[in-house]
Amino acid sequence: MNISKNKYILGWVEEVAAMTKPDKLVWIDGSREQIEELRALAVSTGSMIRLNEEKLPNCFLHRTDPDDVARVEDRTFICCRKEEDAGPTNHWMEPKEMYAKMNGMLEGSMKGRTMYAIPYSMGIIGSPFAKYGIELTDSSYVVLNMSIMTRVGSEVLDAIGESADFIKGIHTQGTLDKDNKYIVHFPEDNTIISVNSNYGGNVLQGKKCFALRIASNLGRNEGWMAEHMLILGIENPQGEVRYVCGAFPSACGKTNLAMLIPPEGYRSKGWKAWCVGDDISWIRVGEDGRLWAMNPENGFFGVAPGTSMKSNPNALESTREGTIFTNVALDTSDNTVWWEGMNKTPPANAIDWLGKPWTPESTSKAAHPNSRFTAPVRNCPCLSKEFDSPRGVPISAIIFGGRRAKTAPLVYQSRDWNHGVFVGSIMASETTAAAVGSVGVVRRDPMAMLPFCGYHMADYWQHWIDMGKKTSALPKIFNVNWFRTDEQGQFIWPGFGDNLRVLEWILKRCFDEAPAKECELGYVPYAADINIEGSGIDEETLEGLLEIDRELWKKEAAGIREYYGKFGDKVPKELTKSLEKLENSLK
Ligand code: GTP
Ligand code: SPV
Ligand code: MN
Repeated sequence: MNISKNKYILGWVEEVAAMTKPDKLVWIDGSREQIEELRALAVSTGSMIRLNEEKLPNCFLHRTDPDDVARVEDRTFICCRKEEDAGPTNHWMEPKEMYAKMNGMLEGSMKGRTMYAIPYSMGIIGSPFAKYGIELTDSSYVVLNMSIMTRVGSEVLDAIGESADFIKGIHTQGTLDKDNKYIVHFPEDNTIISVNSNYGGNVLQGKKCFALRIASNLGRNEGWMAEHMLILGIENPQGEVRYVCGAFPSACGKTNLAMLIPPEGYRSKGWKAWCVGDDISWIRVGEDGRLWAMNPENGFFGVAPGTSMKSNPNALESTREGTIFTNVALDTSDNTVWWEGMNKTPPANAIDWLGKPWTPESTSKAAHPNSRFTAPVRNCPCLSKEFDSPRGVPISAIIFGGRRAKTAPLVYQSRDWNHGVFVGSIMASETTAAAVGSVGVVRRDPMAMLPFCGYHMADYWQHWIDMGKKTSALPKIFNVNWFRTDEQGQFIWPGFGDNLRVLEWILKRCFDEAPAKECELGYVPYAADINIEGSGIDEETLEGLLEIDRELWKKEAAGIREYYGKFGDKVPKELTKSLEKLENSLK
């Protein structure tokens, strides 16, 4: 039964139904009963397995097609009228041509299936900062995930009212043809179409498609920012909470940092950490001139492997109820889940992510390296009480970072906002399993937005520069690297909760409470100003982590110059000036 009277919504849904020809249409109203029904249906069709009701109540396991396990960046398109508006880092196709292609693929694609209409909100329903979307999908798995990741249901339709202002999304699993997947964005008419996939960032359209690729366009036009950033509150022993945003590429530590537990020496003094968001921030200039960040999501779509009671107990705790696990292993002894790095005792008998029997003797991985959990934020023990604040939280620092085995020091600070934009623009990181393609290859990933910026990357840098002109109460910008390795290839820095040691210095810098040493890259800490007590790291090792290898940086600067060349004269002059300054300092 239709639950909307909005003529724009109804007209469009009718049009899509006429094209895709589903057997029936079901509106997602957000009720518990409907979710229960859909879970039962997904279990009856084999799409999901119900897990141990006592240990993991209302939790389910889903296995995807083996060729549908991560985002497909090669098959992701930005379709605006002018190719140059998509820029050299995005795949582009002329909108009319792409619509024709998509219409061809959508024609009759839902025959014999149900089309679900999911009204969803990014941000708190009814708040001035919320944005709404409707995803039409033939996947109950998508419905159940979207119901965790976003706020869904009839309240969203009420909030949209009679307006035509909503993001249109269409998704069909199609044939799952691995060579013919399309993740397509039409930023000029706020439309998203995903075909032939049923995986995470490809099809849970509220996340990367809307909250980053489409929203980056909205933000540029409306004067705000949509960023691939976690939001974390650090409470000091005086009870003051200061907030940071962090942009790290996929599978480079956002969820972990967002849920960090302070090391014992900090906890006993009263330090606490509060999670506001783990993946996406929408950032606006507040009435007080500061930048305020809010998390438009309502759940965590986190990397499973490596998540343990030791590395991230808050994440694990978040998955104990109402969670969907995708491509992890099933422990057949008690119908629970397992993945590499959860503990040192793999199940004696398991079913791996491919659905095949697995034992600790098996040479293959039990869980896919990009296996994930979809967990409600409400489960998170360290969820910030500001999570429900529509405008979000005021940001003291923005932190960029990535996986760099050698080049980047543990932490450095940029000289000012524009130099900080430069620091973000030159980010590079080793690739991970979060996207299909090779893993461990260093690639440039400006602001961790390479796969998510919905327009020309150099215009996006200009937008950052312009945001810096709107206010003088700007956050300070830093770069971190938790991933420097020694000769044996082992991580040197302990990471995880110990990252608070670096955050403490960062926050002190934001409030003029710590000195710093000027260097080629900006400012680095004096080793004595980072608290390593109880970290297992000695001062000499720390000195090493803070060192800047000039020979490596000469190569790096040459690489940056070459990279900027891709964008021609569109690169903002503020950034080329910073590059010149870096090059000169290395002469
Ligand atoms: P996306 O959800 O893909 O955007 O990833 P993310 O940035 O949230 O990364 P996440 O926190 O899930 O971490 C990915 C992997 O990095 C996991 O295997 C973690 O165990 C590992 N990791 C996270 N933080 C650290 C750290 O400080 N040090 C080390 N060595 N590994 C880390
Ligand atoms: C990422 O790859 O950055 C993710 C996972 O957060 S996905 O939703 O698949 O994009
Ligand atoms: Mn992410």
